[in-house]
Parts: sequence; C-alpha cells; structure tokens
Amino acid sequence: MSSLTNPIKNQPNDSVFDLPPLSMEPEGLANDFKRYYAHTFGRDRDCHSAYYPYKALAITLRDRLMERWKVTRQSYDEAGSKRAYYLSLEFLMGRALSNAMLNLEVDGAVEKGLYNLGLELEEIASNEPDPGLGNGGLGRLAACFLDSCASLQLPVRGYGLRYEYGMFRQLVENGEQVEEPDHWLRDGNPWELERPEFTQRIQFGGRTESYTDQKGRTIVQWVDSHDVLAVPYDIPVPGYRNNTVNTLRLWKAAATDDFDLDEFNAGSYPESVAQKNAAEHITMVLYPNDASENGKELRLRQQFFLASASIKDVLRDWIRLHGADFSRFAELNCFQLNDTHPAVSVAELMRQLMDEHGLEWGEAWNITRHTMAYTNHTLLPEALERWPVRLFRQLLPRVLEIIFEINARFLAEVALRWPGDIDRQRRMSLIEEGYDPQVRMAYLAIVGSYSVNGVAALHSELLIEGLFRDFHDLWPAKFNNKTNGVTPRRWLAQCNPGLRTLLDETIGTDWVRDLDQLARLVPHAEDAAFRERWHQIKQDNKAQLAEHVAEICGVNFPLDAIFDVQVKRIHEYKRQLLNVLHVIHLYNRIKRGDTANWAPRCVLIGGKAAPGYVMAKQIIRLVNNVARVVNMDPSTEGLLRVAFVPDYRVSLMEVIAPGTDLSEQISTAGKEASGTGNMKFMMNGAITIGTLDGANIEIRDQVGEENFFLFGLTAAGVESRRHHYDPNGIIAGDPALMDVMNLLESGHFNQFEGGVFDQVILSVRNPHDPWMTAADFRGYIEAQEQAAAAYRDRERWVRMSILNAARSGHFSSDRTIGEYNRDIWRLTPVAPGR
Ligand code: CKZ
Repeated sequence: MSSLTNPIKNQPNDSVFDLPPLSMEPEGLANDFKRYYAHTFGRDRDCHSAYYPYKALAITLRDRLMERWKVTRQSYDEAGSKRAYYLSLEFLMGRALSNAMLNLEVDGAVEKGLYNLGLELEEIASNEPDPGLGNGGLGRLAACFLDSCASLQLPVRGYGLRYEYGMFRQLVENGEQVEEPDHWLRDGNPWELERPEFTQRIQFGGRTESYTDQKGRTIVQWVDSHDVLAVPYDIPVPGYRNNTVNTLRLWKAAATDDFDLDEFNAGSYPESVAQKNAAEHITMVLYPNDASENGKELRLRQQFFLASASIKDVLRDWIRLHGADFSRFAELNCFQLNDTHPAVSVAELMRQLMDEHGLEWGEAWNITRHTMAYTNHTLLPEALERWPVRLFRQLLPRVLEIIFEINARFLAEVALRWPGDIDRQRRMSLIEEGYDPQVRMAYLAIVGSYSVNGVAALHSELLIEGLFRDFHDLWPAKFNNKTNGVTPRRWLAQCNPGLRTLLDETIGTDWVRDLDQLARLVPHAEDAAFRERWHQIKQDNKAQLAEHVAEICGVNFPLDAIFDVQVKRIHEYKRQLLNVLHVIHLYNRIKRGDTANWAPRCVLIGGKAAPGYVMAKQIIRLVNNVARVVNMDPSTEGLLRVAFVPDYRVSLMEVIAPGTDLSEQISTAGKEASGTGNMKFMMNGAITIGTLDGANIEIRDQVGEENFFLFGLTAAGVESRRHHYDPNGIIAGDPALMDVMNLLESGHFNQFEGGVFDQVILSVRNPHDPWMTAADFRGYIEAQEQAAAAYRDRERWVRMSILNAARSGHFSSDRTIGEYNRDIWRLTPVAPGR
C-alpha cells in the first residue's frame, strides 16, 4: 500500500487546522507571491520563463480558496441535505486564474500588488494554459452550470474525466486544418488536488457467476475482471463572492498493483509491467467529436469508468454519513446525466446497489428511477448513441444482464399499456434488433430517469413530437424544458471589463448576481451620451480583437467596419458554408461595382472540425481560400476583410465576444438544439442574424423582432420541403446565387488545387441536401442587407446593441440552474458557516 493511502495512527489535533485568515490586500498577496516565486520555486533574476510568475500567482490564490473549500464541504455534511451530481464526459472550464480573482473579489488588489513588484497582471494571466476538456457547447455548458451552482450555493458536485490530452490544438497550414496534441498537464496543474485516499477500483471484462444463498436469493458476482484504479483529482469551483467553493472531481485511470501473474511467472516481468500501461490509456485523450457518434470501444470504457467511479464515490460518502441504510437515498441524491454519454450509470447504479450493497431488484430500481435525470442535447440522428450488444457483453457482462432485465420489465409495462401493439414494443425496446443488435442509450436514460429535458423550448418540443414521442405518450410528466444559459461572471464581468464598469456606474453592481437587472438599461438606450460611451467601449473591444486577428491571421480589420463573427464547431448543419456564400456574394458585388450604400465588413470565422469529418475540413479550407482571394484583391480595400481564426477555444471567445457587432447563428431550423455562443454575444451587445432555431427563438422573443435580423425556413418548413426540394431551380431563379455558384464552380478559389471543393459545391446543388443551404440563401442575403443598413445608422445600431445586452438577463445560467433546482433537483442552498 502506498504511504499516500496509509492511515496515520497519531492523528494531529485540531490546532493543525487552526490558521489565521490569509490577507486579501495588495501587500499580503504580493508577499505570498514573492515567497512562492523565490522560495518554493527557487526562481531568481536569471529566470526568464513567464510560467513561474503565473504558477506563483495561481498558488497564492489557491491558498485563499482552500479554507473556503473545506468550510463548504463541512457545511454540506452538517446540513445533511440533498445533493446533486453533474455527470459529464466533458467540462470545458477555460482558464481558472481570472475567474478565481473575480469571484474572490481580489482582482483589484492582485493587480495593485503585482504592479508594485513591476509586474503586469494581464501578461502573467495570459500564461495559463486553457484546459480544453470538452468539445464545444455541451462541455462549456457544464462549466457554466458549475459556476452558477457555486454562486447559488447549491450542493452540487461535478464528476468528469481528467484527460491527459484535451481537445487538439488546431493549426492551419495551406488553408487546411492540422491537429496537434494538447498536453495541457505538461507543466503541472496548480488548480488540482490529488486525492489518492478516495481511489476506487473499476471492473472491466471477465464474466458473471450466480448462485443461490441460504435465504434462497440469487447472488450474482462479476468475476475474473480486469480492474483499473480511478484516482480523483479535485478542482475548486468558487462561487461569486459568497465564500462557497464547490468541487469538480475528475478521475484519472491508473493500473492496479496486481501484476499479470501468468506472465510474471513465465518470467516476462517487463511484459507484465507493460500491461499496466493499457489501464492508463482510458483517460489519455478526449474524443474530439461534437455531435457525431463514433462507437469506439475505448469511448465506452471511458463512459463506464466515469459512471462506476462516480457512483462508488457517492455511495461511499452515503455510507460514511448515513450507514448502509439506503431507504432515504433517493430523497437525498440526484444524478444529472449530461446527454447519454454517462447513461450507463442507470445500469451501474442498479449493479452496485444489488451486487455490492445487497439490495433487491425492486428496492434498487425504485432508488435508480428516482435519482437519475437526463438532459438531451441533440436531435441529430448521427449523434444518438448506440452500443453493440456484443461490445457490452465483452466489456461489461454484468451491466448487460441488468440492461436486459430492465428492458424485459419495461416492455412488459408497455405491453400492459398497449396490449398487442408489437410494433410499439419493437420501437421502444432498449435493444435495437438486427444483424448486430445495439443498446439504445437514450432509451436506457429515459426509462431509468424521473426527468428528461431538452435545452431550448423548440428543441424540447421537437423531442416529444419526434424522437421521444412514444415515451412521452407513456410518461408525459417526465418531460420538460430547461433553456440553456451562460455565466455572466466569465461571459460579461470578466471578459468585458470596460462594459462592466459602465454597467456598475449605471445600474449598480447587483446585475452580476441577478442578470435580469440589465433590463434597467432600457431607458438609457434613449440617452445620447450613454450611447456614445457604449459605442466607445465597443470600439475599444473591437480594437483589442483586431489586434489579435492581425497577430494570429495577419489580416487587418478596420474598426469602422461591422465585425461579423461566426465561431463554433464546424458542422454542415451550422452552415458556415452559407456564411461563405454571402462573403462570395459581397465580393461579386465589389467586383461589379455595386457598392452604393456599402457598410464595410470584417467577417471572422473560427472553429474546429472533428479530425475524421472530411466535409467540415473542406469547409475550413474553403473559408481560408476565399479569405486569401478577397484580402489580396485591391478592390476590396476598406470594404471587405475575411479571416479564419485558428484554434478557437474558451480564452479566444473571451476576446471575441466583447468585440463582435454581428453574431452569426444561421443553422438549419430544427438542428441546433440550443446554441450558447448566441447568448454570450447577446450579453456583450452583439446583434444576432439568425434562423428560428434553438435558443435564437427565445433571444428574439426577449429582444423584440426589431432588434434581431431574422431569415430562413422554420423547422416545420424544412421538414415539409424535404421531399420536393429543388436547389438547382432555386439557383437558376436567383441571379446572385447563380453568380456565387459560377465563381465557385469556375475554380476561382482553388486555382492550383483542382477539384478540392467539388463535394462542398455539390452539397449545395443536391436535392437531398439535409441542410437546405440554397433555400435560405435569398433570405440570408436580405437580412445581411438590413444589418448593413442598420449599421450605417450608428445611433440606431448602438440602441439595438444596448437593448440586446439589456434583454439578455434570461440567458444567465443562474436562471437555468434555478429552474433545474426548482423542477428537478429540489436542493436547499447552504451558506458555508464556520
Ligand atoms: O450541446 C449544447 C447545445 C448545442 C448542441 C450541443 C451538443 O449541439 O446546440 O447548445 C449545449 O446544450 N453537443 C453534443 N450534443 N449536443 C455532443 C457533444 C459531444 C459528443 C456528442 C454530442 C461526442 C459524441 C456525440 C463526443 C465523442 C463521441 C460522440
């Protein structure tokens, strides 16, 4: 046994924990910084690495979180009230330093203390690596939710995986995406606390054995398994200025100490030790797919590893506080499943309750179906998780038996409700029959949960009308909507200090806690002096963004232009291609001299493509090639600029959102479940050009139709056109679109790369194009013209910008979490006391 997990015999007395509070003043902070820099890290004037000042500052702040963290934990234990656990394969936390300073209310003091040492805070903070433990919206939503839970003092813990390699770093070479591994832990992570004493043992493989005990009960054992250790690393999640510090617990896979004895005895010591490596592969890398399934065995291992370790952790904690009586477990615990990625938890909780804690099926099932809650994040069929039964049998034999039993009992219930309706039973089965039968993870999640929600009103509506219709017929009360939100701490107070100051001066500082207060800005939209200050702040933020773009892309963005931005994962349904068609249309207009009443425009596009998604990679290439042609053409000077920003990530969005005028939210209606970038832009005073999709609909409801540039088919319109869609007819009937297609098809953007855009071009002309790009072209161009006209009227634009921010209160994740708590979790807030 390791000394890390050995208990000590002579326990220190409590005075070990009796420490004076740490200084929150400039001098005290600076002293700690100096001590860490010089004494702990041993750096002197010969050290020129920018990393150590960052690390010394991080630890200075972490110290200030530690005491609050402990007090929060103890307060939750003492309160003994209900807790929730957010289970997610992704937490896209972004940088922690600035957030910790803001939430601890020491940002000013730190800046001052460092200034006295001749150091600039902003430069030091820029050396923090951006932990990219997520793909996009789903992972960032989990991070915003943790911030809101801590800020609302809710006893919620995040559970995830500590990937050694996060989201790949994206380079652009000759216009193409190149992926580079992101070894973000290379220099250590000052924000994590290893907790080897809470290590869990996770089983894989092997087989099951059952026997009947003296009482006549069937006991099942999972034997001959290959076990892997799960070691937790805790990350503090500070609430906004309220002394609460919650926990994000991330599991790392480690090999057990039991060697492969056969190999060992055969004398292959190195081989048997090398086996240990395989175990640690489980948490090596984040799968870089967003909204597409890939069905790899390692991914299922990751999912079960998270589920099993987290549930064991919660059950261990339960037994510590309540003993082995589980009768009140469901009343005091709730697991929120972030999509189906952790849905195997339903069966794993059953397994642990029965096989490891001796409960009967009935008791275990009652607990499970009253503790699990499931959030669906997408309707795209390619993202719906299905796992081959044979893979389950091989990797998780006991879990598969339990899934079969859940299914048998569930189908009996369906048969009772709809006698003889065999087709319905087949449709609703957790197992999709066929040549290679599959487990339908969404159905497992629904059957095992007491709540199922979508992430925006339209999305939740489409779920119960379509994908989950049969289940809604059976259990209508289970289904609900929770429209997404984003945290106003990171996405306004932290990333936009200029605007924060103006808001503080105008409406006081309460808006950070209660974002609905932004509505008090509405009357100020009529005040010319206020508008001028608003405009100046936006221009300053645009200058900062332009500086980044110049440095990263080598493209100059003039500040009098509309900053027109689309940043998000690259996917056909998000229609970056439609954006490019508009750019080409503007280019055509310039070339033909049609520039009367022109509004100068800078188009910025950014986002990563899944490495195996060929079409998405071609779209990136097209954006880059179009950018090169447009920017090099002297006739576009002062009228149009285009740039693709590589390696879009959380820390980049913190510069982009404050500097954006026009937010592109142009997905095919019915396809983007919610979107969350749309909300970040709105909060920072950007105006949306968008379709009636996801949360765009609610954004438009909040801000009013006159402050939103709407275009495109509705979700119902898209579906009704499916079978008689004629893109070639549309192109032939629209001279502007015809010109765009002609230019593309002439090879103008791939002069020396014959055919590279053929697939992309053909997709627009394809009558089966699921994204109906051609159908929305005309509407999009017209909405863009309206945006340009509005922008030329500065007073009008600034008024619209103010109203967008003023009406963004609804999209605070505090509102979202308040609703999760009111309708699903029912937790009581706990204020940490001593
Ligand atoms: O969730 C956001 C929404 C977006 C939605 C996104 C999402 O597209 O509209 O605002 C927050 O609610 N992401 C995923 N599904 N919806 C998703 C993410 C990762 C992965 C998958 C789906 C992933 C998959 C499938 C990762 C690895 C393998 C397979």
